[in-house]
Amino acid sequence: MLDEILKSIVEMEEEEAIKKAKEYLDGGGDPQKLLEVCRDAMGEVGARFEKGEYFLSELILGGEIFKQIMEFTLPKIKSGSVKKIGKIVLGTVKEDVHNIGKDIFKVFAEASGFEVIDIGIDTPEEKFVEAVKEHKPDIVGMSCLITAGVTSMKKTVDKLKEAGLRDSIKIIIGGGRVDESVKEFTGADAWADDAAKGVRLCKQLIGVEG
Ligand code: B12
Repeated sequence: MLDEILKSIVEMEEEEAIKKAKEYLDGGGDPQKLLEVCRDAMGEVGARFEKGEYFLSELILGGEIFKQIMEFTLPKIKSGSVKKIGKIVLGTVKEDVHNIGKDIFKVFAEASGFEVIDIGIDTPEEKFVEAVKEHKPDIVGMSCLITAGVTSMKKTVDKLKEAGLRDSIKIIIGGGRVDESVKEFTGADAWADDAAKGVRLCKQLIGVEG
């Protein structure tokens, strides 16, 4: 079933993909596994885009299909009353409008007891600084899927330093464009390219068992 869902998304069969995803969940399927498969499908869509086999229209439609599946899948991950363990200010960085991964990480973090303040996409450095001043989070999370966003992340870390806020927070970066070298370059404390790992790292960063 999951293989069929992946294939339907990659082939842009919107109705079929959504129907099968609903059937999978109705049959007791694991929502987390479903999201992982959707993500793999988007990886393939991205690869075809890079090879010139798909165009922007397919990126848009792929994103739309994923968003529709997320709408009925994410509420199944949200857990009722969990003990609050910390606060995260989260945003997709300046120049970058990809929101799907950020939104998934948010739900995973909330399900684990983090309060998440979502400051949106294409977020200017100053907006992160203002949000940290206002909400006094334990962690700042930045999502980044495109190369242009790497510089934005570094600038954001620098602005937080200039504002004297860097030492009061931990910074985690996430998304398809981050790795150890990007972490080093930006001056973040941790990086993750999947939401579950990201939440585990956030717990470690604030000294809660992961
Ligand atoms: C869908 C999509 C779009 C949609 C976005 C829709 C939306 N509402 O988000 C649209 C059509 C808008 C789009 C636009 C563009 N896109 Co696009 N897009 C994609 C695609 C196919 C999927 C992205 C996605 O949603 N993945 C699924 C999610 C679930 O995965 P994820 O983001 O990695 O998130 C997971 C983890 O990383 C983690 N995570 C995410 N954020 C965070 C944050 C924290 C703190 C933590 C801890 C964890 C975490 O948790 C998530 C769940 O596990 C990718 C291909 C790819 N492989 O990613 C290209 C891709 C990202 N896009 C790309 C490009 C080039 C563009 C455009 C420039 C295209 C153009 N010519 O206009 C524009 C850029 C616009 C901009 N300024 O941002 C390139 C980027 C290449 C690069 N290195 O810069 C990619 C990689 C495609 C490719 N292979 O060429 N895109």
